[in-house]
Parts: sequence; C-alpha cells; structure tokens
Amino acid sequence: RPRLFSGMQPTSDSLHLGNYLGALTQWVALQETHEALYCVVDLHALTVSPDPAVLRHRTRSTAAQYLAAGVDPERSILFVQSHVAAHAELAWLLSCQTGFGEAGRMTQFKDKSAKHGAEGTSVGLFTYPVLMAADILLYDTRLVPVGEDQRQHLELSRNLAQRMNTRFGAGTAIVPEPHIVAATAKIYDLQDPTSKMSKSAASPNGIIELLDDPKVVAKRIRSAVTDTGREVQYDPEAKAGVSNLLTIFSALTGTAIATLEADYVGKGYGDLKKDLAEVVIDFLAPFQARFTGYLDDPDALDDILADGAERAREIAATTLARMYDRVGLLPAR
Ligand code: AQP
Repeated sequence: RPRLFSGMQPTSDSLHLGNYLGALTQWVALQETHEALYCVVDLHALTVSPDPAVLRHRTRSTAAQYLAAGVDPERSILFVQSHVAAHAELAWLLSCQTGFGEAGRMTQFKDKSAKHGAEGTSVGLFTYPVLMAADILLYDTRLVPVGEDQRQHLELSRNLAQRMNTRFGAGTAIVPEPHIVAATAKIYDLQDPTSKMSKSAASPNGIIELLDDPKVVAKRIRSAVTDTGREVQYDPEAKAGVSNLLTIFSALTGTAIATLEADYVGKGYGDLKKDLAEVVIDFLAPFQARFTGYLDDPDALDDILADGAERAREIAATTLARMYDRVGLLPAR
C-alpha cells in the first residue's frame, strides 16, 4: 500500500468544518487503500506561542477528533509529532537546503506575519514549511491529502525532495504528490465567503466548529452572508455565500449540487439555511458523542498515541539514517 502522511495543528480546541471536509474526510477514505500516518503536529503549533497547558489539552483534543471522524488506529498510524524526534532532526537538514528567498515567498507566512507584526513573528513561523516538508519526507510519503491552502507548502516539499535527489543521489527522498479534492478543497467563512474558513479568523461567527453547540451552529448558518438574489444556484463568482452553503450541504449528504439546485427551485435562501442547519447538526451530534468518549478516557487515548509513535519512529529512523548518510554526516558507532 502506498504511504500517505497528513497532519493538523492543535491550535484551537475544535477543528472546523473546513478541516473536516477539506482533509479529515479524505483521511478516513484513504486509510482503506494506503498505509496512512495521521499526525497531530504540535511542534507546528509552537509557532504561535500557545499557553503550555492549553497546548497539551488541544493535542489530546485534536487526536480525539481524528478518532471521532473515523481515523482507525488499527489501520492507520495515529501519533503526536513531538513524540518522534526525527521530525525536528530532518527539519534541520532540510532548512540547510532551503533558500532564504524561497521560504520568504510562502504566502501563508506573508499573511500570518503581516497579521502578527514583526515583533510577534517568530523564526519558527518562517521555517514552518520546512518542518512540514520534514514531516512528509521523513516517511517516504507518496501522497499528502490537504486543502487548497497547503498547495504551495506541498510544492516546497516536492522541490526539497527533488533537490535532495539532485545533490545527494537518486533515492535520497521520495517526491510526494498532493491529494486535493476540488469540490471541498476550500470551504469559506460564512460571514466572508471570499476568505477560507480558518481557525484563526478574527470573528468566530463565520466558522462552524466541530465541537460547537448545535444552537450556535444553527444561528451561524441562519446568519450566513448571502447575496440579494433569491435563486439557490451554484455560482461561486456571483453567489459566493450560497455556493459555499451548497458545497457543505452536498459534501455532508452526498447529494449532487445539481440535485440540490433542483430541490430548491421556487424556494429561497432561508429554506436552504434551515435545512442545512439540520444536516450539520445531524452530523455533529454523533461526532461529538464519539469525541467525548475518546477525550473522557485520556489513558486509552495516550495508549493509542504511544502505539502510533512507536510505529512511526521505526519508519522515521530508517529514512533519517539514510538521509544523514547521504548528506555526509559521520555515522555514530
Ligand atoms: N477552509 C478550509 N477548507 C478546506 N480545507 C481546509 N483546511 C484548513 N482550512 C480549510 C485544511 O485542513 C488542514 C488543517 O491544517 P492546519 O492545522 O495546518 O491548519 P491551516 O491549514 O493553517 O488552516 P486552519 O485550520 O484554518 O488554521 P489557520 O487558522 O492557521 O489558517 C489542512 O489540510 C488544510 O489544508
């Protein structure tokens, strides 16, 4: 089975519907056909200086959400990034292969550093994509399921793998392919349907968090921004808000967008929002029950993560040893 790696940052208590539809649902499907590694990338979360106790809680909470979504720890390797030291070790190797200007061209860095200001921007935020490349190359990963916002970082990982192969010989690194599902690659903010739904959005009103209270979810969907028209039609240019709601509706129910459009002929946005609120709540209720089951048993959860880390370490050790050797580091006796 071809190998696959993906991860999310524990930067909020709850993941949002964009994380779920853009990445997590793909994870669950792909674990059937791939040797999958799913990681809570806590080292990445350090780039925004979280409170230590909060970070620890969010790391468990994020893992519990992977499980609640259907990641199967028997079939996939589920682990925490900091439990496998080789991520940080390979990141150093790769940072020595990354051009300063190349890293500076990453749009996510430009956006985030603009938001935090020069003082609030750490070197870690700058080298974040290099650590991400290390996460991926460490496992000789073939496929990386992510949302659209990660495309540029994936491209950097591919460039670094190719560069390693050119400089240190073919087979030093595997060049990974992105797996981005067009229909759900970018879920938009409900209040600003031209921006992606994001954990770090200025206002929570445009986000549907997987752990939100159903009443809050219903209210946020009811007050989602739509245009002044009436027809429920998928047209991302002219009707960004409605199109986003249709995308979410379609992804959660498996109903084609064309069918939804036909169902809503003669009805208005209000009907669509009311029905979508029900669809989302019907999905969230059992998800939240499963999540609570996992989070309420931290010992069992930590056992799953320990088992995952052990299996991940084994693969990582082989790759790192090969790369250390190729770049000319003297083996320790
Ligand atoms: N709006 C989205 N639509 C589709 N996919 C999305 N992803 C994130 N937002 C959307 C995908 O979810 C995974 C989360 O990766 P991350 O934890 O590194 O976070 P991120 O990409 O920076 O996005 P977030 O979760 O919203 O956080 P911030 O606030 O940092 O922007 C990735 O696969 C991502 O593509």
